Amino acid sequence: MIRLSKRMSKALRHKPERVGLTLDPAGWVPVTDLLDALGVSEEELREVVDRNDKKRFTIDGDRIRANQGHSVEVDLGLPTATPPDTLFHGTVAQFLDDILRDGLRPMSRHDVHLSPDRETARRVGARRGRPLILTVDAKAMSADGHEFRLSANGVWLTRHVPAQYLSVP
Ligand code: HQG
Repeated sequence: MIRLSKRMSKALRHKPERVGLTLDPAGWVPVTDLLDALGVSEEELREVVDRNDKKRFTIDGDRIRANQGHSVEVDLGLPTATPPDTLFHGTVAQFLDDILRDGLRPMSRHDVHLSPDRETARRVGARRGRPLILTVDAKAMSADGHEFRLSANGVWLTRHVPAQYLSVP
């Protein structure tokens, strides 16, 4: 299941053309096209969608898309939303100097990914080593006109977090 989830992420977020798919502007593809492209059954696909630890994918009728994390250009059409006063970002110490200089950048993705709680941020950071959790003053960002969107799986997305809104533990 993890392997299939990774193949689906690659196809639906990063390299659709590798498996002969074209995402529509909002990131959707017909479920049947994805099944053909990956050579899996509908049952296998639905199991990954339903049981995926982070609810990475949504099936809507006969189409499917990734909920967030894209590197290809998509407009998910998410409305802007008011974030909680504080959000968190899990990273590792080696990036800290750059982050404190440039703020949080989306790097290869569309948006900076922020977590609503420390524990989720800790897990995100731990993918790269000893996690370092930064606190984001989302209330001040919002007041200053920065836009936030909430993905279907609970990730807060914004284009850039200038360093002035970050605090380091
Ligand atoms: C760092 C996974 C230098 C940033 C996770 C991070 C998440 C900077 C890395 C989702 C920087 C980018 C996203 C700057 C940020 N200079 N480094 N100015 N600004 N960084 O993977 O947030 O499994 O693109 O701290 O669980 O780690 O894919 O972002 O370490 O939800 O569903 O650059 O990906 O979810 O890395 O993770 P990523 P992320 P999935």
